[in-house]
Amino acid sequence: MSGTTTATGLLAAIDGVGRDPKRGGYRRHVFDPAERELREWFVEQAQRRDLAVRCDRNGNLWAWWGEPGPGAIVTGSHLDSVPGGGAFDGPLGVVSALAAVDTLRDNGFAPDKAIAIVVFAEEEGGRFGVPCLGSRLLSGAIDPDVARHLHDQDGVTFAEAAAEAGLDPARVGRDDEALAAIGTFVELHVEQGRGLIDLGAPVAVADSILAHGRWRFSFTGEGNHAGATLLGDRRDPMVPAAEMVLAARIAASEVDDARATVGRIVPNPGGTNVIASTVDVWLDARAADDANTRGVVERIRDMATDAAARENCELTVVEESYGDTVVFDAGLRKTVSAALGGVPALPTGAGHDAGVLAAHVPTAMLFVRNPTGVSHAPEEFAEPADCEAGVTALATVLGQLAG
Ligand code: HGY
Ligand code: MN
Ligand code: MN
Repeated sequence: MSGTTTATGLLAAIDGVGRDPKRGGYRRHVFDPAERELREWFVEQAQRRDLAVRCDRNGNLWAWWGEPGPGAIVTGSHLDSVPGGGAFDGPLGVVSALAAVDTLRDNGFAPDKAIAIVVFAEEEGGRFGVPCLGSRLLSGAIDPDVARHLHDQDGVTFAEAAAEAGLDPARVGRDDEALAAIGTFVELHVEQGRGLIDLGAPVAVADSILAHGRWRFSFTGEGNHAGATLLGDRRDPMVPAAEMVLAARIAASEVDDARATVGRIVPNPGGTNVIASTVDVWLDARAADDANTRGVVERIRDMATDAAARENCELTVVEESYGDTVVFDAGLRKTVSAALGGVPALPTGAGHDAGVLAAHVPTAMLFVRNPTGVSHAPEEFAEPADCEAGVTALATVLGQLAG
């Protein structure tokens, strides 16, 4: 591979894969046709670079520069997206890793430690509802049986989708060999926020990730006719569901730096002239620490419970995923920052596979400036010059760690 590969050029090669026709941006969900096309593209890119490619038992792809084994310097990110997601969230980390390998090779670098590029499966949880599913399975952070029974909106289980993608569902779960292979993990990611814009810098190192989780609030009432049912005779679950959405904003606004989002509401059956029988509402709540995050959720649950009672509806709440605050390895963060001549350290409100692995191995993240800070939307962007600054930074860090 020549040294002219750029992150921007590699992103352009996959620009048309998995376009979301409804929202714009991309819809690339784990093991769907678009994500599988991206997987095939990644394998082809790795093979062009004589990187030995393997898929682990949990569907994560590994491309090896050097002999696979314990203590490698591992980088990478994910290729799946949220519905209508941007071009950079995930893929920038993967293409930057490929370009960084090219840069190191063009500079005549020969690693003393093996370097691996990993593409983690289902980082967004966009299909099966649990974020970082691939890295959670690898590290034992989710029960394999719970994972196997996760299902998508069409009722397809993770076990079925994994089998269809060529995995053995019976084997998903903690992978000690894969975990031992990771001596250090460094993930490059587009910044999801405005920190770097406000600092006027192209690249930062991460210092922490907010605690965050997802909860499903299920309201049950009585399906009925929209026209023939008097208001006093209704048990309409959409009413407490609506109050719960407002409660999320109220509860989060009461806690410093907390965030609560409802991005998905599914009424059953969802007819215009039908009083719903049930309404499922998914909550994404985040805050600086466990107590604040759970406190926001409890406040929302209390308000939703009262709203359900007023409409004579039932409410159940299920925690679907949770991750406590992540503080990245301070020593590694300082090493990375020093290798880059002293870049800013930024917190993030976005979760990452690096956040899952940080509980097991020394982990760092690099952020690349995003001019608007917008993410999880088609408008997500990073300037080509900043993307290349990210590649140079990643190559520098990998070279120092593997040298
Ligand atoms: O939701 C998140 O924070 C990440 O983008 N999966
Ligand atoms: Mn994301
Ligand atoms: Mn991401």
